[in-house]
Amino acid sequence: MLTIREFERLGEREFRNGLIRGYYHSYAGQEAVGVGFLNALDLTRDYVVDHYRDHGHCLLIGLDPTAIFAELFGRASGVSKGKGGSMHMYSPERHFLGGDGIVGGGLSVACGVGLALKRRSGDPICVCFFGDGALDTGTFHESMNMASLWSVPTLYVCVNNLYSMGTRIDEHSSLSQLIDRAQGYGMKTEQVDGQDIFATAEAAERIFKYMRQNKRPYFVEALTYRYQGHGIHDKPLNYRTAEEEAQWHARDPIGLLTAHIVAEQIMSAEQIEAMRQEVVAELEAHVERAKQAPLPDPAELHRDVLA
Ligand SMILES: Cc1ncc(C[n+]2csc(CCOP(=O)(O)OP(=O)(O)O)c2C)c(N)n1
Ligand SMILES: [Mg+2]
Repeated sequence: MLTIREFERLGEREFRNGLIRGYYHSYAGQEAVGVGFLNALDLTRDYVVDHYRDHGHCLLIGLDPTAIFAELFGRASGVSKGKGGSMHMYSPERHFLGGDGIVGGGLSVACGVGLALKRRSGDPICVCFFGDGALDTGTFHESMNMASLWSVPTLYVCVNNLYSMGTRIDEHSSLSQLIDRAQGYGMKTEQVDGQDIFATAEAAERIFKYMRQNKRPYFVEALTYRYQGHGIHDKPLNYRTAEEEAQWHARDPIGLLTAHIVAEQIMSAEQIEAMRQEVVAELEAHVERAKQAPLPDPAELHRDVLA
Protein backbone atom coordinates (compact mmCIF):
# COMPACT_ATOMS: atom_id res chain seq x y z
CA MET A 1 0.00 0.00 0.00
CA LEU A 2 2.91 2.33 0.78
CA THR A 3 4.49 1.62 -2.60
CA ILE A 4 1.28 2.55 -4.40
CA ARG A 5 0.77 5.71 -2.30
CA GLU A 6 4.32 6.91 -2.92
CA PHE A 7 4.30 5.87 -6.58
CA GLU A 8 1.26 8.10 -7.12
CA ARG A 9 2.92 10.97 -5.27
CA LEU A 10 5.95 10.79 -7.57
CA GLY A 11 3.77 10.31 -10.65
CA GLU A 12 1.80 13.44 -9.81
CA ARG A 13 5.04 15.36 -9.33
CA GLU A 14 6.29 14.29 -12.75
CA PHE A 15 2.92 15.12 -14.29
CA ARG A 16 3.24 18.66 -12.93
CA ASN A 17 6.84 18.75 -14.20
CA GLY A 18 5.45 18.14 -17.68
CA LEU A 19 7.01 14.71 -18.13
CA ILE A 20 3.62 12.97 -18.26
CA ARG A 21 1.04 14.09 -20.82
CA GLY A 22 -2.65 13.33 -21.16
CA TYR A 23 -4.53 12.01 -18.15
CA TYR A 24 -3.34 10.87 -14.74
CA HIS A 25 -5.82 9.19 -12.37
CA SER A 26 -4.40 8.59 -8.91
CA TYR A 27 -5.19 5.48 -6.86
CA ALA A 28 -4.24 7.20 -3.57
CA GLY A 29 -6.77 6.33 -0.85
CA GLN A 30 -8.05 3.17 -2.55
CA GLU A 31 -4.98 0.98 -1.95
CA ALA A 32 -6.61 -1.58 0.36
CA VAL A 33 -9.07 -2.60 -2.38
CA GLY A 34 -6.39 -3.50 -4.90
CA VAL A 35 -4.05 -5.09 -2.38
CA GLY A 36 -6.77 -7.25 -0.80
CA PHE A 37 -8.14 -8.63 -4.05
CA LEU A 38 -4.98 -8.89 -6.16
CA ASN A 39 -2.87 -10.42 -3.42
CA ALA A 40 -5.26 -13.38 -3.26
CA LEU A 41 -5.14 -14.03 -7.04
CA ASP A 42 -2.93 -16.63 -8.69
CA LEU A 43 -1.66 -14.96 -11.86
CA THR A 44 -0.28 -18.19 -13.27
CA ARG A 45 -3.91 -19.03 -14.07
CA ASP A 46 -6.18 -16.08 -13.16
CA TYR A 47 -6.78 -12.86 -15.16
CA VAL A 48 -7.37 -9.19 -14.37
CA VAL A 49 -9.42 -6.68 -16.38
CA ASP A 50 -9.07 -3.08 -15.22
CA HIS A 51 -10.24 0.46 -15.82
CA TYR A 52 -8.13 3.57 -16.19
CA ARG A 53 -7.17 4.00 -12.49
CA ASP A 54 -4.62 1.26 -13.02
CA HIS A 55 -1.10 2.18 -11.81
CA GLY A 56 -1.55 0.62 -8.38
CA HIS A 57 -2.87 -2.61 -9.87
CA CYS A 58 0.14 -2.78 -12.24
CA LEU A 59 2.47 -2.59 -9.25
CA LEU A 60 0.51 -5.31 -7.48
CA ILE A 61 0.65 -7.79 -10.34
CA GLY A 62 4.43 -7.45 -10.31
CA LEU A 63 5.18 -5.22 -13.28
CA ASP A 64 8.53 -3.46 -13.05
CA PRO A 65 7.97 0.07 -11.63
CA THR A 66 10.58 1.40 -14.10
CA ALA A 67 8.44 0.06 -16.98
CA ILE A 68 5.28 1.59 -15.45
CA PHE A 69 6.96 5.00 -15.09
CA ALA A 70 8.41 4.58 -18.60
CA GLU A 71 4.89 4.03 -19.92
CA LEU A 72 3.71 7.19 -18.16
CA PHE A 73 6.66 9.05 -19.74
CA GLY A 74 5.80 7.67 -23.21
CA ARG A 75 9.04 5.65 -23.53
CA ALA A 76 9.69 2.66 -25.76
CA SER A 77 10.41 0.40 -22.77
CA GLY A 78 7.06 1.20 -21.16
CA VAL A 79 4.70 -1.68 -20.41
CA SER A 80 2.65 -0.74 -23.52
CA LYS A 81 5.68 0.40 -25.56
CA GLY A 82 4.96 3.99 -24.56
CA LYS A 83 1.81 4.10 -26.66
CA GLY A 84 -0.81 3.47 -23.97
CA GLY A 85 0.01 5.94 -21.23
CA SER A 86 -1.60 6.13 -17.81
CA MET A 87 -4.94 4.59 -18.77
CA HIS A 88 -3.75 1.79 -21.05
CA MET A 89 -1.22 -0.33 -19.26
CA TYR A 90 -1.28 -3.89 -20.55
CA SER A 91 0.62 -7.08 -19.80
CA PRO A 92 -0.45 -10.37 -21.37
CA GLU A 93 2.50 -12.08 -19.61
CA ARG A 94 1.06 -11.10 -16.23
CA HIS A 95 -2.52 -11.85 -17.37
CA PHE A 96 -3.39 -8.15 -17.10
CA LEU A 97 -5.79 -7.27 -19.94
CA GLY A 98 -5.70 -3.51 -19.48
CA GLY A 99 -6.37 -0.46 -18.46
CA ASP A 100 -9.34 0.99 -20.39
CA GLY A 101 -10.32 4.63 -20.94
CA ILE A 102 -13.93 3.72 -21.72
CA VAL A 103 -16.13 3.71 -18.62
CA GLY A 104 -17.62 0.21 -18.38
CA GLY A 105 -15.41 -0.99 -21.26
CA GLY A 106 -13.89 -3.85 -19.28
CA LEU A 107 -17.14 -5.37 -18.02
CA SER A 108 -18.08 -7.29 -21.15
CA VAL A 109 -14.44 -8.23 -21.79
CA ALA A 110 -14.32 -9.75 -18.29
CA CYS A 111 -17.49 -11.70 -19.02
CA GLY A 112 -15.88 -13.18 -22.13
CA VAL A 113 -12.64 -13.92 -20.28
CA GLY A 114 -14.68 -15.70 -17.60
CA LEU A 115 -16.39 -17.80 -20.26
CA ALA A 116 -13.02 -18.79 -21.74
CA LEU A 117 -11.55 -19.58 -18.32
CA LYS A 118 -14.51 -21.78 -17.40
CA ARG A 119 -13.36 -24.17 -20.14
CA ARG A 120 -9.80 -24.37 -18.80
CA SER A 121 -8.59 -26.78 -16.16
CA GLY A 122 -7.37 -25.59 -12.75
CA ASP A 123 -10.41 -23.46 -11.79
CA PRO A 124 -9.06 -20.10 -13.00
CA ILE A 125 -11.05 -16.93 -12.34
CA CYS A 126 -11.19 -13.36 -13.66
CA VAL A 127 -11.32 -10.18 -11.56
CA CYS A 128 -12.67 -6.97 -13.08
CA PHE A 129 -12.27 -3.53 -11.44
CA PHE A 130 -14.43 -0.52 -12.33
CA GLY A 131 -15.91 2.56 -10.67
CA ASP A 132 -19.39 3.43 -9.42
CA GLY A 133 -19.90 5.43 -12.61
CA ALA A 134 -19.68 2.27 -14.73
CA LEU A 135 -23.03 1.09 -13.33
CA ASP A 136 -24.70 3.82 -15.37
CA THR A 137 -23.61 2.31 -18.68
CA GLY A 138 -25.69 -0.09 -20.73
CA THR A 139 -22.86 -2.59 -20.90
CA PHE A 140 -23.06 -3.05 -17.12
CA HIS A 141 -26.51 -4.60 -17.47
CA GLU A 142 -25.60 -6.63 -20.56
CA SER A 143 -22.48 -7.97 -18.85
CA MET A 144 -24.18 -8.85 -15.54
CA ASN A 145 -26.95 -10.63 -17.40
CA MET A 146 -24.66 -12.74 -19.56
CA ALA A 147 -22.16 -13.43 -16.77
CA SER A 148 -24.95 -14.86 -14.65
CA LEU A 149 -26.69 -16.67 -17.51
CA TRP A 150 -23.45 -18.30 -18.69
CA SER A 151 -22.34 -18.81 -15.08
CA VAL A 152 -18.84 -17.47 -15.56
CA PRO A 153 -16.21 -17.23 -12.77
CA THR A 154 -15.76 -13.45 -12.97
CA LEU A 155 -15.61 -11.23 -9.91
CA TYR A 156 -16.94 -7.74 -10.57
CA VAL A 157 -15.32 -5.32 -8.10
CA CYS A 158 -17.20 -2.04 -8.13
CA VAL A 159 -14.94 0.52 -6.48
CA ASN A 160 -17.44 2.94 -4.99
CA ASN A 161 -15.41 6.06 -4.20
CA LEU A 162 -18.61 8.19 -4.06
CA TYR A 163 -17.87 10.16 -7.24
CA SER A 164 -18.05 9.73 -10.96
CA MET A 165 -15.80 12.61 -12.04
CA GLY A 166 -17.42 15.56 -10.19
CA THR A 167 -20.82 13.91 -9.81
CA ARG A 168 -21.72 12.55 -6.39
CA ILE A 169 -23.22 9.08 -6.12
CA ASP A 170 -26.65 10.37 -5.02
CA GLU A 171 -26.76 12.53 -8.16
CA HIS A 172 -26.01 9.69 -10.58
CA SER A 173 -27.39 6.50 -9.04
CA SER A 174 -31.07 5.74 -8.47
CA LEU A 175 -30.16 3.45 -5.55
CA SER A 176 -27.61 4.39 -2.89
CA GLN A 177 -26.45 0.83 -2.25
CA LEU A 178 -24.84 -0.28 -5.48
CA ILE A 179 -25.11 -3.98 -4.64
CA ASP A 180 -28.87 -3.54 -4.99
CA ARG A 181 -28.34 -2.76 -8.66
CA ALA A 182 -26.55 -6.07 -9.30
CA GLN A 183 -28.86 -8.30 -7.28
CA GLY A 184 -31.46 -8.42 -10.04
CA TYR A 185 -29.11 -10.61 -12.07
CA GLY A 186 -29.14 -13.53 -9.69
CA MET A 187 -25.53 -13.41 -8.57
CA LYS A 188 -24.17 -13.16 -5.05
CA THR A 189 -23.28 -9.64 -3.94
CA GLU A 190 -21.69 -8.02 -0.91
CA GLN A 191 -20.32 -4.74 0.36
CA VAL A 192 -16.80 -4.61 1.77
CA ASP A 193 -15.02 -1.90 3.75
CA GLY A 194 -12.46 -0.76 1.20
CA GLN A 195 -10.42 1.09 3.85
CA ASP A 196 -9.71 -2.06 5.84
CA ILE A 197 -7.07 -4.36 4.37
CA PHE A 198 -8.18 -7.21 6.65
CA ALA A 199 -11.75 -6.91 5.33
CA THR A 200 -10.76 -6.90 1.65
CA ALA A 201 -8.23 -9.72 2.11
CA GLU A 202 -10.76 -11.90 3.95
CA ALA A 203 -13.49 -11.22 1.38
CA ALA A 204 -11.14 -11.98 -1.53
CA GLU A 205 -10.04 -15.33 -0.17
CA ARG A 206 -13.57 -16.45 0.66
CA ILE A 207 -15.12 -15.21 -2.60
CA PHE A 208 -12.38 -16.69 -4.82
CA LYS A 209 -12.88 -20.07 -3.14
CA TYR A 210 -16.63 -19.89 -3.82
CA MET A 211 -16.07 -18.88 -7.45
CA ARG A 212 -13.54 -21.63 -8.13
CA GLN A 213 -15.86 -24.24 -6.64
CA ASN A 214 -19.14 -23.02 -8.10
CA LYS A 215 -18.11 -21.37 -11.39
CA ARG A 216 -20.35 -18.41 -10.64
CA PRO A 217 -19.91 -14.64 -11.02
CA TYR A 218 -19.90 -12.41 -7.94
CA PHE A 219 -20.38 -8.68 -7.39
CA VAL A 220 -18.52 -6.75 -4.69
CA GLU A 221 -19.06 -3.11 -3.81
CA ALA A 222 -15.88 -1.81 -2.16
CA LEU A 223 -16.56 1.37 -0.20
CA THR A 224 -13.63 3.75 -0.44
CA TYR A 225 -12.58 7.30 -1.38
CA ARG A 226 -10.18 8.85 -3.86
CA TYR A 227 -8.01 11.48 -2.23
CA GLN A 228 -7.21 13.44 -5.37
CA GLY A 229 -9.53 14.85 -7.97
CA HIS A 230 -10.82 12.64 -10.76
CA GLY A 231 -7.56 13.37 -12.59
CA ILE A 232 -4.69 15.63 -11.62
CA HIS A 233 -6.26 18.72 -13.20
CA ASP A 234 -9.51 18.30 -11.29
CA LYS A 235 -10.19 20.38 -8.17
CA PRO A 236 -12.34 18.15 -5.93
CA LEU A 237 -13.11 20.91 -3.42
CA ASN A 238 -15.42 22.50 -5.99
CA TYR A 239 -17.84 19.63 -5.49
CA ARG A 240 -17.03 18.12 -2.10
CA THR A 241 -16.31 19.44 1.37
CA ALA A 242 -13.13 19.56 3.44
CA GLU A 243 -15.11 17.89 6.25
CA GLU A 244 -15.90 14.90 4.05
CA GLU A 245 -12.27 14.59 3.00
CA ALA A 246 -11.13 14.76 6.64
CA GLN A 247 -13.60 12.00 7.61
CA TRP A 248 -12.11 9.65 5.03
CA HIS A 249 -8.51 10.55 5.81
CA ALA A 250 -9.25 9.63 9.44
CA ARG A 251 -9.90 6.09 8.14
CA ASP A 252 -6.95 6.04 5.78
CA PRO A 253 -6.14 2.43 4.82
CA ILE A 254 -2.43 2.85 5.52
CA GLY A 255 -3.18 4.75 8.74
CA LEU A 256 -5.51 1.99 9.98
CA LEU A 257 -2.98 -0.74 9.25
CA THR A 258 -0.16 1.30 10.80
CA ALA A 259 -2.21 1.74 13.98
CA HIS A 260 -2.83 -2.01 14.10
CA ILE A 261 0.83 -2.92 13.52
CA VAL A 262 1.97 -0.49 16.23
CA ALA A 263 -0.74 -1.56 18.71
CA GLU A 264 0.19 -5.23 18.21
CA GLN A 265 3.88 -4.29 18.60
CA ILE A 266 4.77 -5.88 15.26
CA MET A 267 6.71 -2.77 14.23
CA SER A 268 7.16 0.69 15.73
CA ALA A 269 5.90 3.86 14.03
CA GLU A 270 9.56 4.80 13.44
CA GLN A 271 10.24 1.51 11.68
CA ILE A 272 7.22 2.03 9.45
CA GLU A 273 8.40 5.54 8.61
CA ALA A 274 11.86 4.16 7.77
CA MET A 275 10.17 1.61 5.51
CA ARG A 276 8.28 4.42 3.77
CA GLN A 277 11.50 6.31 3.16
CA GLU A 278 13.11 3.17 1.74
CA VAL A 279 10.15 2.77 -0.62
CA VAL A 280 10.49 6.40 -1.76
CA ALA A 281 14.23 5.99 -2.42
CA GLU A 282 13.58 2.84 -4.48
CA LEU A 283 10.83 4.53 -6.48
CA GLU A 284 13.00 7.60 -7.14
CA ALA A 285 15.59 5.26 -8.69
CA HIS A 286 12.84 3.81 -10.93
CA VAL A 287 11.82 7.34 -11.98
CA GLU A 288 15.43 8.15 -12.89
CA ARG A 289 15.84 4.94 -14.90
CA ALA A 290 12.57 5.60 -16.75
CA LYS A 291 13.71 9.14 -17.57
CA GLN A 292 16.80 7.70 -19.28
CA ALA A 293 14.71 5.33 -21.44
CA PRO A 294 14.50 6.19 -25.17
CA LEU A 295 11.37 7.48 -26.87
CA PRO A 296 9.68 5.10 -29.34
CA ASP A 297 10.95 5.00 -32.91
CA PRO A 298 8.65 7.14 -35.13
CA ALA A 299 8.08 3.98 -37.23
CA GLU A 300 6.18 2.60 -34.19
CA LEU A 301 3.44 5.17 -34.70
CA HIS A 302 1.30 2.97 -36.95
CA ARG A 303 2.38 -0.43 -35.59
CA ASP A 304 -0.18 -2.30 -33.38
CA VAL A 305 -2.84 0.30 -34.18
CA LEU A 306 -6.21 -1.13 -35.10
CA ALA A 307 -8.30 1.06 -37.38
C1 LIG B 1 -18.45 5.53 -21.97
C2 LIG B 1 -17.81 6.73 -21.32
N1 LIG B 1 -18.58 7.75 -20.89
C3 LIG B 1 -18.02 8.81 -20.30
C4 LIG B 1 -16.65 8.89 -20.14
C5 LIG B 1 -16.02 10.10 -19.45
N2 LIG B 1 -15.60 9.70 -18.11
C6 LIG B 1 -14.32 9.34 -17.87
S1 LIG B 1 -14.11 8.87 -16.30
C7 LIG B 1 -15.72 9.14 -15.89
C8 LIG B 1 -16.19 8.91 -14.49
C9 LIG B 1 -16.24 7.47 -14.07
O1 LIG B 1 -16.29 7.38 -12.67
P1 LIG B 1 -16.20 6.01 -11.92
O2 LIG B 1 -16.70 4.93 -12.80
O3 LIG B 1 -16.87 6.16 -10.61
O4 LIG B 1 -14.63 5.74 -11.72
P2 LIG B 1 -13.59 6.54 -10.84
O5 LIG B 1 -13.00 7.60 -11.73
O6 LIG B 1 -14.29 7.12 -9.68
O7 LIG B 1 -12.55 5.54 -10.46
C10 LIG B 1 -16.41 9.59 -16.99
C11 LIG B 1 -17.83 9.93 -16.98
C12 LIG B 1 -15.88 7.81 -20.62
N3 LIG B 1 -14.54 7.79 -20.49
N4 LIG B 1 -16.47 6.73 -21.19
MG1 LIG C 1 -16.09 6.65 -8.77
